Amino acid sequence: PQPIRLADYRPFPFAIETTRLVFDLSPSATRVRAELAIRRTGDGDAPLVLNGERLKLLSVTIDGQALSANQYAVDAEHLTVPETPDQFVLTTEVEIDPLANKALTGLYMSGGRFCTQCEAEGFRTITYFPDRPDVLSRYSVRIEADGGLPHLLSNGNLVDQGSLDGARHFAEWVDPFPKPSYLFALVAGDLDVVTDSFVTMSGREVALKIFVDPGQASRATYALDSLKRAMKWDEEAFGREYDLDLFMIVAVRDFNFGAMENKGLNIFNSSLLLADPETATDADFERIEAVVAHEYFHNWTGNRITCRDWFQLCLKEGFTVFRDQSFSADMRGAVVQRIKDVRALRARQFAEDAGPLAHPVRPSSYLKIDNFYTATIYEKGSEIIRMLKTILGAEAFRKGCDLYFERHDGEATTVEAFIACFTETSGQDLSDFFAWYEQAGTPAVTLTSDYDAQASVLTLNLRQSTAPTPGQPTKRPLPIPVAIGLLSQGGESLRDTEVVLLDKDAMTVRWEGVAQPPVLSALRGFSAPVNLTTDARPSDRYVLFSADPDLFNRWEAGQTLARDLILARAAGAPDEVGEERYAEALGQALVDEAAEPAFKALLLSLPSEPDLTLLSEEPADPLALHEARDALRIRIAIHLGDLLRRLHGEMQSSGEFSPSAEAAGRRALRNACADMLSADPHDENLTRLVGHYEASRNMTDMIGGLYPLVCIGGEAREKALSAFYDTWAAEPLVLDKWFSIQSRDPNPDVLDRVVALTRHPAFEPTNPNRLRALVSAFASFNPARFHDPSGAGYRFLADQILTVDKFNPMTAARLVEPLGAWRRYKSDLGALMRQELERIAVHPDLSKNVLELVTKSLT
Ligand code: B3K
Ligand code: ZN
Repeated sequence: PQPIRLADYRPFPFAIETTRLVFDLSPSATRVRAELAIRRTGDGDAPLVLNGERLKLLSVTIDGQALSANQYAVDAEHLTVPETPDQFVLTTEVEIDPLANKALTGLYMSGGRFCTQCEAEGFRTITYFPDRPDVLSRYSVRIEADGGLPHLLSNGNLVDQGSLDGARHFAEWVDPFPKPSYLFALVAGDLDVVTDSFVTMSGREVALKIFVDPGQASRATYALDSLKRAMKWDEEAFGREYDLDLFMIVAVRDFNFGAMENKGLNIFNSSLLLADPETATDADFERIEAVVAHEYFHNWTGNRITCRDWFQLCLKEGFTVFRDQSFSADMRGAVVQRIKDVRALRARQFAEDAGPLAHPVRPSSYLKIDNFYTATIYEKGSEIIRMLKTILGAEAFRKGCDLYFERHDGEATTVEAFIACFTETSGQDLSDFFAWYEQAGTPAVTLTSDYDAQASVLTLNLRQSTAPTPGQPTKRPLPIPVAIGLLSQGGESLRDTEVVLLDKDAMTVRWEGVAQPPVLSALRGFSAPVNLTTDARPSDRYVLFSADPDLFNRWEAGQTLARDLILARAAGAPDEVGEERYAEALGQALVDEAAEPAFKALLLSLPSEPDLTLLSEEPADPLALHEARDALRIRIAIHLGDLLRRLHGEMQSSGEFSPSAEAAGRRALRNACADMLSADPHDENLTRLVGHYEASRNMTDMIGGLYPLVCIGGEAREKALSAFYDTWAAEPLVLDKWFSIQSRDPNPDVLDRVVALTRHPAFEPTNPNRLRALVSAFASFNPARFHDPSGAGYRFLADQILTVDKFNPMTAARLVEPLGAWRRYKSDLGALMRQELERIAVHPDLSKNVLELVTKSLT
């Protein structure tokens, strides 16, 4: 297959002024009539080439005249009309089979209802159309269906509805805003609806509706509340007002990813919408709030201003992630949010950058755009916007945003056009900054310092370099904002944060008037997405760990100390004295009255095993890392046993459940204590943990008790797991947790258990949530067992990829990544991983999605 290249972009030579769609819904034979009012806009006599896949073409007419077979051509991916008038109406009629569609893209069925997912290229499986984001059209949609599907929804405003013969009925929708096809949506089904309203800053009333499975309405209230807060926040933080009179969200169980921002009709994976205290954890509440906001924010960053082509994906995704992270920081506290965002960035994006799938935030070629909905486009894309704000300052940043919204409203545009707005409003030359979009890889920054006591001068030596990534053997220096502050050896603040812009390979900065030998606090707030190495001694890190006023760096110092101890032990050189000192300092941090429980919970969580793999010297040995990490956990659990038990008791709440950040923070700390105590499972601790689990009255506490018992293993594990299953067998979202917790079981027998779970009657590989709960969770979050020396873990994953690829290529492709990192592991493991990739690669009928990732992983 031929890759698509950014350099080949050409505008579509026709405008589709209006799009009229008529759906006659039926599970296995839905008919779609499309009437496109088309005007030639390009010069010459270009043929009309429309995308269309898996469609049964029934008829095609131009201005009411049926075309004869020699006037058009159809192949597996296109409908071509070589000669057309300059202005005309093209009408096609096709038949499709939503019931058989297990790829979950285009029009498909989930739990007896019809729903759509069009981004990026699903619309072409619904009808013939120029399925590309730069073709904007005004849509009107008529849906006809059986009375058993009472709600018939599409984008925009409902303008008519009524009944038809034979117990059927219809609805007519008109969306006044021109949009690309990827934002089209349709839902038809039996749903419960929760209704509310929001008055915008200009005083318009917007009706809000969330549609869910019958009986689930009470679980939609948190999403609704999040939506209203997001709408208000976007008015205040970005001056953005909602534009239609109606905003709808629908929850579906079978969905390839999180959620989708279709104009006026967002469609959500039910796991990111439905929540109540009994069935959802605090992490679920937090994600729901963030994703509801994210999809809503897309209305401006994505929908009103969309992407010219899919290479510009970060234009909407990076910016929108930045917006949702800023929203969450305002809702839940900036420090805790930043730590969580950075943790996710490192775990997912830094790993991507370090492997065969590394690509720039704006890539220049792809085979399947579905494969580019990556942590790099999303999370690193957001980091770029964050740096832009740091470099320009909040005020100039906001001015640039305002100009962007004003200038490009209604357009499909590019990253260049976006950056140009900031250049213009700030007067700063951002041409070097643009390299952040074009260059892949995580820059390595080193910072060393010399202190001249006599002259009171501190000299900072900064360097950067970026390792080669596929297709980019040499790298340019990037402008990296490095926020630095100084502390005294006693932990007093000596100098406030200053941002040094490192924009060359190396530079030196002189700070005068530094009256005593300082401790450097660098990259405060994680001011740039880089790997920082300094010449700090452990004693400096302990100063930061106990006293840095930048709480991000306080947390970071603890993580670095723990990481170095774990890596040393994994390398066969344990530092027992250092481990004791670390446990002691951690204990001090945990009794700090001034620190929030949520922050303490983060201090208590050690670097994860996947993170350690990435940070360890190659080749990595996942089992050694697991054992070294466990050894540190045991030491902490013993050294701080009394304190952990005390906190575990103090953080227990007896009152009514609140999803607030404050209450969630207390639960997080209590659960972090439970997790740590499970490393030392003597009778007292075991009794405490069983008590925790059995007395839990909300899902956060229940999971917080269950996972430690699973880790301890034996009878306590079996009893807890079976009780959990019995209670929740009828709740799919909770059952996902039951699968996922078992796949993260660190005990050596886990692979057999995971394989056995694929035969459990509740395991449904066609449901992406369930599949990921078992398979991805095992491959990504249980490295010690996934990397079993026999290669059985790899074989299991490869088998799953091949099975799922037959019906859902997009989801199958998302499972490839854990195998792709084979170069980072010990050679015997790496060879076995590679072998499985090769087995997949030669499989006949592989999808383009899986083929692209497997091929890239092997080269
Ligand atoms: N824009 C969608 C993602 C679509 C993924 C298509 N493979 C959700 C989001 O980022 O908001
Ligand atoms: Zn998005």
